[in-house]
Amino acid sequence: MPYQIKQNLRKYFIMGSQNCNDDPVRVLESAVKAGITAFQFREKGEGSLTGDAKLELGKQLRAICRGYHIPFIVNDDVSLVDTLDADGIHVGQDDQSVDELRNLFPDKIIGLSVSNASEVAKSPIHLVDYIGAGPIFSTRTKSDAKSAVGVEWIATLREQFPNLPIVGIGGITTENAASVISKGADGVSFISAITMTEDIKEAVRQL
Ligand code: 3NM
Repeated sequence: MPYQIKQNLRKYFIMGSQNCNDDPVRVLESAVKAGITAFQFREKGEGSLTGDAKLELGKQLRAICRGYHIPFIVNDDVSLVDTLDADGIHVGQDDQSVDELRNLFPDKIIGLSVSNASEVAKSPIHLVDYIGAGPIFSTRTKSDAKSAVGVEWIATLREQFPNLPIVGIGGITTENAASVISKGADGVSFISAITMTEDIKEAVRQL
């Protein structure tokens, strides 16, 4: 794997066209130029693209990440991993199982969302490259997000898994990102902190 996961999780931007008021290609270009360290293509939820339109956007976003040498991770959609030659896939608890994914993609980055201790207990953590823990704070971006868990949960996870790459997600802003890192996360992931800002360059810098 050409990437150092912990470093690449530092500023992990997630986006789909449904999150953007502006052209998603321009949003991602601005974000990579500003210094994001990984990108997840999450074309999901109300207003998202499907079929060929999703694929076409994916190709453009994939090319941007390649040009800037940052990992391009697809959310959930297994069929896109090979088609877009993604660096990895991120799944939630109800998506395709990590065991199956690890068989399909022995060398890709696999990320898993966890929202509480019981999800952690039943997940094959040893098979994933990183976990996304959250929502840390309340979020309006994901309609079916679970209850906010708070930054202390990051400290608990860090104690439980001293070496596991961990990224916080959910409601992370330029103001609260540092508190997530200070509890032991390797990085922060965010949607609206970038898609809803007037100044992407400054937002990435502050994050
Ligand atoms: N997953 P924002 S919260 C995609 O808790 C996603 O697993 C979450 O958007 C989880 O940065 C979330 O705008 C939305 O809050 C993150």
